[in-house]
Amino acid sequence: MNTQSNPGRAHAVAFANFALIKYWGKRDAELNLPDVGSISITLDALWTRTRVELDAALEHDIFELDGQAGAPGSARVAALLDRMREIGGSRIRAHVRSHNNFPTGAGLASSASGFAALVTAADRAYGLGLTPARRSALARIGSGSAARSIFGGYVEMHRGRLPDGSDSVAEPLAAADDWPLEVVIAVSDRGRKSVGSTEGMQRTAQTSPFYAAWVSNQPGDLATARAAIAARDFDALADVSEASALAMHGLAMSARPGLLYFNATTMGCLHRVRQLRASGLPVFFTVDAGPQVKAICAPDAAEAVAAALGEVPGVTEILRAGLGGGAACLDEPARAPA
Ligand code: 2P0
Repeated sequence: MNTQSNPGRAHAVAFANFALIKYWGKRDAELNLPDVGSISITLDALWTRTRVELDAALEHDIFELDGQAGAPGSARVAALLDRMREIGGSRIRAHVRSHNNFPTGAGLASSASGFAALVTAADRAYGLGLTPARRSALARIGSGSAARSIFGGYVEMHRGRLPDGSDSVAEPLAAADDWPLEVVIAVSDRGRKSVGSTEGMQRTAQTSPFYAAWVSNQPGDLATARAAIAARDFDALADVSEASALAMHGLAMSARPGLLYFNATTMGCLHRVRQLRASGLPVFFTVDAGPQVKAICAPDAAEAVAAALGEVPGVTEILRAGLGGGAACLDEPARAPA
């Protein structure tokens, strides 16, 4: 419902999230409905900022990413804006300018922060006033993981059952401050992945002999992670998160032809994280659709984890992040002092 005035322009920020319990596989490609739920953490240091400006003179939407017009993803951006215009009863096209402060398409969740920022800015620009749950469902259509970046902290994405996808949305499990873990990212290749997540998931669902087992195993892992987060049980979260990441990659490797997102440095980092944990440091790993290793750790272990991963041969860069908040508009009027 159109409950807000239509400002015609808006600027929003959203943060990348990393799944601890992984999403891999879709039950409906068109609405981008996941075949499995997932649980993630939203970061504070890796972000997308997106400005949406409506322009009645435009015949098509324009999408600029880091200053480059017609960037990959333009068709998905336009399709998402079409849905939002339909909700708002508008036909006005938009000029979208987006900036990531980290490498795009390299397994660092740029599509998650990107589509969450886009939906949040477009919601304001078109004056839609959508709830976070509805923004989450729309962000999901752009990119499954983006549904989670609408929220901060610890987030669960529901698989949902309804064919229209209205229950395939994310919801917060705990705030960042409730359990402030940190993330150390060991970057070994800033390039775009050779097989994108969407194609990789489809290939896996269609060809892996183990896909049905992956789907049926997921509710148990989700329940374990949910309980670990509620209890702030680091070891339990570490065990189930590493198991989920390895299962996802094992599954992807079992597609035909197999998907290999790891490089040699990825393997070196996984062994190093396991050694660190065996030596008593509270740290565990996850890896997404790219070679970078994300080490999740207690704040007082982050320095030692960063130093150790920085020494693994092939690591070119270490990024650090804490947990952060949900997607938000940047041009909120300043609050009156209390
Ligand atoms: C995740 N990944 O849960 C999983 C783990 C990567 C590995 O979601 O096809 O860009 O746009 O829904 O969200 C990355 O895939 O895929 C992803 P689409 P998306 O974070």
